[in-house]
Order: sequence, then structure tokens, then C-alpha cells
Amino acid sequence: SLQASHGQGLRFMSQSHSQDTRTSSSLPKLDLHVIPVWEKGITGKGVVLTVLDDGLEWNHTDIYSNYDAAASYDFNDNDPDPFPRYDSTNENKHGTRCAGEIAMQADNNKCGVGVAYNSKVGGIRMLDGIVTDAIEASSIGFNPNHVDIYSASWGPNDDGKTVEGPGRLAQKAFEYGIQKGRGGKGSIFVWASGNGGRQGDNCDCDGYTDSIFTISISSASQQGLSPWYAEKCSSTLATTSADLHNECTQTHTGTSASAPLAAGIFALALEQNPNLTWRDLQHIVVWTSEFDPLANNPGWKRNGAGLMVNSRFGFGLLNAKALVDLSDPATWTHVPEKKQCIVRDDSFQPRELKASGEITIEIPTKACVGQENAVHSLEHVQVEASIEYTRRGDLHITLTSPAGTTTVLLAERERDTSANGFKNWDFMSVHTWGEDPAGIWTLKITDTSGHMENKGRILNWKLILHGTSEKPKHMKKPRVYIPYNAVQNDRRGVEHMDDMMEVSYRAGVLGTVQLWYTVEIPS
Ligand SMILES: *[C@@H]1O[C@H](CO)[C@@H](O)[C@H](O)[C@H]1NC(C)=O
Ligand SMILES: *[C@@H]1O[C@H](CO)[C@@H](O)[C@H](O)[C@H]1NC(C)=O
Ligand SMILES: [Ca+2]
Ligand SMILES: [Ca+2]
Ligand SMILES: [Ca+2]
Ligand SMILES: [Ca+2]
Repeated sequence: SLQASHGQGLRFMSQSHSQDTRTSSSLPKLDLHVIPVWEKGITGKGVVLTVLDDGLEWNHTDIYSNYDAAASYDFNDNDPDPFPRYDSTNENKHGTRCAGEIAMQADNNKCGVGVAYNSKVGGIRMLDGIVTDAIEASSIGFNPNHVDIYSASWGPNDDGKTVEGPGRLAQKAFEYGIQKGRGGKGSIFVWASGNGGRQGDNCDCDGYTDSIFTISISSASQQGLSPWYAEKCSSTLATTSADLHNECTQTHTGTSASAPLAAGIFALALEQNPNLTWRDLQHIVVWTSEFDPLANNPGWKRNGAGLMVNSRFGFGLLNAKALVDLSDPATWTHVPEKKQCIVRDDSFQPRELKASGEITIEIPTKACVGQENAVHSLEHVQVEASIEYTRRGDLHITLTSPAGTTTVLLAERERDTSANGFKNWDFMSVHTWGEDPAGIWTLKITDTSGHMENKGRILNWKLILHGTSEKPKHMKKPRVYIPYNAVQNDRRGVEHMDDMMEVSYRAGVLGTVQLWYTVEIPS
């Protein structure tokens, strides 16, 4: 059974992180470039979001005018009113905070302003009780021709030893949303990558964030580093940093806060171009996220398509202006039809693995060349595998692409002593995005734990290549990375809006970046 552990992690965290740690106004400034988008008049109009969480205080003075009852439901009590349960021991304010990040009203002298402050926002109350597959499915699939974007900050227990993904019904709801949602353009599912860092968890073992249908968002700390609660994995697409300060929320941090901030930014892109498909949006995120503000972290690599990627941050920090500019319907060309090429070896025999041992499987492929489903330009890659092992958390799995990009598909988890292994688990990576998959892939499984009693075997595997036969138009020229300081200088002078609000992101100390999302209402 699943637990709402990301949300609970956040609640714990926001209590323990209540101080304002900004140090100096002389720090260089960095932002997610939201204000230039607002200045173009793009504020989320016509876009509907919902927050799948512990409820929504919809009559809140700063949310009420943007509240959308048709994007709301209470699956814990089975009624249309998602108002949270408040009692002396449990303040379910998480969903309300997330919705506030997205759509707090501007120009009303109350609280702050949401990133997409003219969007409509609803709440699905579903975390305040036992979270069943049916409740998840109902939430993920709620009113998919009305709701454009779903924001979720929950998943399997973040305890560092769970391996779990969507159940049968939730998986069906994702597939339905992708195929039929938004009039067939595909529901946008924005997912937090998890808060289990302290438990040695990593999101390889979280089938929600690992899904190709979700846009997984990680967070950067105030110092522009990977925070203590963050999880690493190869399915994370991008990063935000969200420490909200305003009159109504002291602080609100963690990947739980990062996902709704990303959802709000995606609402700006959908106002600019409502015709974007779910895959258009993933491509645009990949192509416009900023590596430079997070460059001082370990783990960056340049993939075979020239894209910088990191298992802590995906393709980097979201840049709202670049994202909206690339979405412009006057210039954006839909990415070509999705193709899927499955590579398997029917003569494969189970291979044994022992402690200190290594299994290397070479996978030559022409990527279905000459067939209707040829893939020449990659999006997601999955390795579906069944592995038996006496101690699952000691396994380390990497995949190296023909272009030489090595992705960690599974990192060790100290607390995961389970002997259950993986049964047809989909390991997913976005790190080879844009590469040509033809050539020899290498799958490598190792155990360097020194636990000499360990043993097991890989029973079967298949490599699933997702992508397009034609290179998408925007990728025909190489991605150009602008050095961070240039971006920063470009932003000076647009930081103050003439009306009510200021949003600033402050950058940091010791060559690292300190990020702040500050919302102020002048008196
Ligand atoms: C919202 O509704 C709740 C429950 O009915 C009530 O206690 C609260 O005062 C209301 N808030 C506002 C701002 O009206
Ligand atoms: C979206 O697509 C429809 C149908 O192709 C078209 O009529 C409309 O102009 C498009 N909207 C934008 C903003 O491009
Ligand atoms: Ca209710
Ligand atoms: Ca406000
Ligand atoms: Ca996790
Ligand atoms: Ca995902």
C-alpha cells in the first residue's frame, strides 16, 4: 500500500525550516524568469490546474477568486468539497500552500502572488486517509478534459527500502490521461521526485516519478545545491527552487513545493500555446532548462546530443521565459509522432551475480531501422528487467548508450535489505534524450557492498527506446547554453514590476547559488 510520504516529509520539513536564511543583498540575483513572462501579459489565463493532496481551503481570501470547483473533489470523504480536515493535531495545509504557489491572486493586497496568478486551480483531497489504487486512479484521472495540469507531491514511502509504482488502476488512469486528456493532447502530470534523501532513498525505485508520463521535478537548496531531502535518479527532468515567503506562508520548501511551482510555470506555457502536447512540453523543458545556475554541483555530464544532464537536477533549473518563448505557436512545430522500439534477446539465459561480481550485457540494436517504428532521436529509455537478489539495496545498475552516455539506473540503498528483487520493473532514464540509439548499449549490474553472502541473477530484460523517427525541428540546431552571468545581466531592469509585486531569486555564496522565491506586497 502506498503512503503519502512526500507530503508528510514536507510538513515535517516546513516546520524545521522556518527561518529566513538570506545573508546579503549584495549576492548576485538569479530568477526563474517569470516576470518577463508576466510582462508579456501571460499569467495562466484559461489554464486549469489541480493539486492532488490533502485538500484545499478554497475560500482562502487569496485563492477564492481563482478557485475552480470543476477541478476539485474529495476522494477521502467522497464529496465534491475538498476543504481540508483541520483539527488540533493535524493541520492539512499542504495542498492549500501548493495551490497558493500556483494561483494566489495578484493585486488584492493579500498574501502573495502565484506563478500563474490568473489560472484556475482546484484541489483533489486524497492524501488524508488510506491511499488506495482506486483513489489514486480517480485523482489522476479526474475530469481530464477540463483539468490541464495535475500537480502531485506524493508517492511510495520514502523510507529507502520500498520499491513501488502505480497500481493497475492508477497506471490505466495515467495512460487514459495521456491519450485522451486535454482533447487528446495529453494531461500534464507534474510530479515531485521525492523527499527521502535522508533515508538514503532514491527515486529509481519510485514508479510514479519514474513514469514516462510524469514530468519529475527535483529541487535545489537555497545554496543551489542538492538539498538533504532530495533524491537522485535518472528520470528527473528538471529542477525548481521554491522557498516561498509571504504574509500567509512562512516557508514552504522541498520537492513538494517545487512541483507546484513547475506546474505554475507550465501553465504559462499552456496559455502561450494551448496546443502543446504532453511530449511537446517535455521536449521544451529538456531544451530550455538551465545548467549554469547549478553548475557547481557534481554529476553533470554532456550527453551525445550536447545536453547537460545530472541525476540530481535532470536538465537543470526551469527558465520560464525560455520555456514560454520556445512554446510560441508562431514558431513551435509539434514534435513528430512518438515511436517505440523494443529490443530484446530471445536466446537470453539467466545470468548469475555474486558479491563483488559483475554482469555485463551488450545490446546491439539498429533501433528498428527500416521499420515504421524506427527511432532515430531518443526521448525516454526504459530497461524492463526481472532480477532476483538476496539483498536488493546492494545492487548497482548502469546503462551506457552507443554515444557513450552512462546513466545510473539504480543506485545502492543501504536500508533496502529486501530479498524480493525486481519483477518486470521499468528502470527509466531521460539522460540520453536526443541521442541516436543505433549501436551497442551496455547494461551493467554490480555489487560492491562487500556482503560476500549476496547472490542472485537477472532473469530477463528488454530495452525500450522511446522517441521519433525524425529529429524534432527545434533540435536541428545545437542547444546553446548561455553562461549564467549573461542571463543574470539580461534580467536586470526587469526585476521590478510597476504594479504590485516583486519576485526575486537570489544567488549565492562560495560560487554556489542561493535561490529565493520572494513575494512582496509594497505597502
Ligand atoms: C472558510 O470556511 C471555513 C469552514 O466553513 C471557515 O471556518 C472559515 O472561516 C472560512 N474562511 C473564510 C476566509 O471565509
Ligand atoms: C490550436 O490548434 C487549432 C486547431 O489546429 C487551431 O485552430 C488554433 O489556432 C491553434 N491555437 C494556437 C494558439 O495556435
Ligand atoms: Ca469534503
Ligand atoms: Ca495576493
Ligand atoms: Ca522516494
Ligand atoms: Ca517521470
